[in-house]
Amino acid sequence: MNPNKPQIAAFGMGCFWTPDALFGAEEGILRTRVGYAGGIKENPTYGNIGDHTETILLEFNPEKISYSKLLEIFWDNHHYSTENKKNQYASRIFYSSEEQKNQAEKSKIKMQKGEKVATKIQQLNFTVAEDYHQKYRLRHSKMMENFSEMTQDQFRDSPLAAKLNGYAAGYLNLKGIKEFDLEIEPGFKDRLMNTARKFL
Ligand code: MHO
Repeated sequence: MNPNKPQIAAFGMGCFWTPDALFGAEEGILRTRVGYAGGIKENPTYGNIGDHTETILLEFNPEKISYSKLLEIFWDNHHYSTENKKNQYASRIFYSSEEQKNQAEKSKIKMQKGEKVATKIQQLNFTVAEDYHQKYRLRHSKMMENFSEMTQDQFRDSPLAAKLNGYAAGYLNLKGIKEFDLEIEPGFKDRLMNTARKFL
């Protein structure tokens, strides 16, 4: 596997708005999308989710953030001890490679030494959610004015929007942004700082 190539990771850990912001704030997370995974119902939607789970899909640079770090964030930020009655909010790790599957299984075994773990580990299948769920915190902040020229798809897939969504939810502060080595696109860091500062 080419270590420079972005990789995909995905998790179900309750309402997907929060992990969108939580992971989006991390250095090495390039893009985020929320959607539905794990079930067999075709074309799931928010109103008709069937047997799927709300899921956060991450595109990440493995040189900047490891899959094991993502697993750590996953375990540290949701309830996984009891199987949720609703599939919608179930605890799930959706792997995109055999290597991820092995790491996920090992981390689950480790967690089980201390407590009950209802988390299931499954192969990833993913349907992207409606636009109004993408970058939810940022979408409902004043910073949204900065994105009026982007299409919904551009906004959803923007690395800038991922970071500002984390900022809007309080997972990132301006000092944190400054310390980042953000070489995602030229001028990215300046635009991010200016946009964030404007709405302090
Ligand atoms: N029902 C909760 C969670 C929404 S989440 C997209 C709320 O409206 O805040 O499932």
